[in-house]
Amino acid sequence: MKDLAKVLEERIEELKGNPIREVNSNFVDVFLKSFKLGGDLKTLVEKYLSLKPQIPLIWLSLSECTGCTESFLRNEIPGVENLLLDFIRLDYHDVLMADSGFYAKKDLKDSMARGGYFLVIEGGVCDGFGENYATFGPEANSAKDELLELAKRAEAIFGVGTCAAFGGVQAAHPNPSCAKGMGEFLRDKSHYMLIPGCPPSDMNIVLNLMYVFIFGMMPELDASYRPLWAYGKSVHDSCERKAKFESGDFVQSFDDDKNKEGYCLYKVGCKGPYAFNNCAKMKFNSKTSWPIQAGHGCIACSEANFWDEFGVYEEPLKKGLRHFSKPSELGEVKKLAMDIEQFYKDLGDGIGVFLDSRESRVIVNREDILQTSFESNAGLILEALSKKSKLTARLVENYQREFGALYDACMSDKESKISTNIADVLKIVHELLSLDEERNPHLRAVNEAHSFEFKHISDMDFSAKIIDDKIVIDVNKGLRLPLCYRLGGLEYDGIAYGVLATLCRALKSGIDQYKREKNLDFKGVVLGGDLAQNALVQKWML
Ligand code: FSX
Ligand code: SF4
Ligand code: F3S
Repeated sequence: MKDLAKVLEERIEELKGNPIREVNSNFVDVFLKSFKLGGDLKTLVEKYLSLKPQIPLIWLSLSECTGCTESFLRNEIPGVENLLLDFIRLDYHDVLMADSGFYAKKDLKDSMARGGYFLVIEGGVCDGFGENYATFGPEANSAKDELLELAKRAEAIFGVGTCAAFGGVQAAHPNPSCAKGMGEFLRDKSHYMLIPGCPPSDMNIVLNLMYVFIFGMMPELDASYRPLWAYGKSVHDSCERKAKFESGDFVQSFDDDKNKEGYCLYKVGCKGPYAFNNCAKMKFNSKTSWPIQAGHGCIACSEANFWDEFGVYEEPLKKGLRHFSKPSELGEVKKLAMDIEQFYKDLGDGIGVFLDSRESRVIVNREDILQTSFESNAGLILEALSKKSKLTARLVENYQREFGALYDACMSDKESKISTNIADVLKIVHELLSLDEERNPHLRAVNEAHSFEFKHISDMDFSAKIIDDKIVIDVNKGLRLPLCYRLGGLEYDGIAYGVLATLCRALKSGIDQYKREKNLDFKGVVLGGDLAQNALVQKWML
């Protein structure tokens, strides 16, 4: 991480002698707070903004609905008018500019010749036989050609909206114009950022543009080129209705009065746990409201392929409610060691994970470094939850009311079964969700996970830590969440998928932490055990 104060000092030095403008100090506060930058940068940021000349902006509208522009126009901090008068020189934006036709095109060409502009792309890019579905200006160049030309001399490129980022609505099945996200066409991504959302909030657009304007570089981005400060957490994580999710209190239908009381919208289709965006904090229309505050669930509008791959908007992810996405390709299934002796032979000196309904281990240098110990009796787990807090007590109460037979079956056996096998989490899930007697409930849960038609993980919150050279996985915290999701209408397959995924994630993160602490340089892991014969487990662990 660069020393941002130093960056600013150098940049201020270059601007010495420039005319000085007044700066909106309220905006600087919001800016610093959003990026979690210390208030000590305030004077430098203000000084810089007071001196920095406007940056030219070219905003290109491709295949889209202009919602991103509409969202941008609602900005009040610092306000679109201040932005356009102080910081941005709007060289081209076909909705907002006064010129039209050949004159507008001349403005664009002149700006392109000068170079050094911010290039904002709004909308998907038509390609292949669909390329000429989106043409541009009086010369009718294809939008794709225009993008490639403009990208060459841009100082920074911003893909604003889910369409620019991933193709968006026009890329939905059957995608007649072959629309794609802009990233597919740009090789050089060194000054490139995506700001998805359909549309993104005004704050996400403005703050990210201003970050590059102020520091001359991109903020920290994730693997999909999204700024982490804005897209690092799920919508669910900062949702104001999350406590209701955790107590199992769900809106049952849209005319349910409980909606006004802030009950969770998962059961009427909210996809907040699967969408990564800061809508709850930034809101829309100058922080007026956001979808969940307005009473409708999140439709994951900032995720790739959200039209096709998130099922039905007003239902949880359910079998048969898939639109056009294919279940993800899992690749070839490997035959792995079924018993522990063969596993040790396969392992040699590597790191190995044996995941089995009878026992599970993580082996390094022949030693088992996995240490878990937890109550695996479903009845006692429910009992512990009902005593833990008001929230979990209410959750168990709701579970008992809605799934009485399951609750009674769990409660019929109160004999403590302390388990040291991490895979027993799958057995517990089976007991909490199904009355079917199974010889191998672990395997049943894995098969349920395998049959889930979506690839969205319902987070179960299992975390791994290294304590005294052992990987310790805290499972208790995560075990209330299968109940929450079930009350919210997610079925066994979806819950098992989430449990298995997050269990694998915890094992992998434990191994990674262990390798870091011990400075070990093993690549990959060797797998074995009856549960590891499954393609999903192999995909997540290998
Ligand atoms: Fe519309 Fe923008 Fe959606 Fe797309 O927003 S609000 S269709 S992301 O490109 O104009
Ligand atoms: Fe909020 Fe949706 Fe999560 Fe419920 S499921 S807490 S409404 S984000
Ligand atoms: Fe979109 Fe969901 Fe936010 S629908 S606006 S990502 S709450």
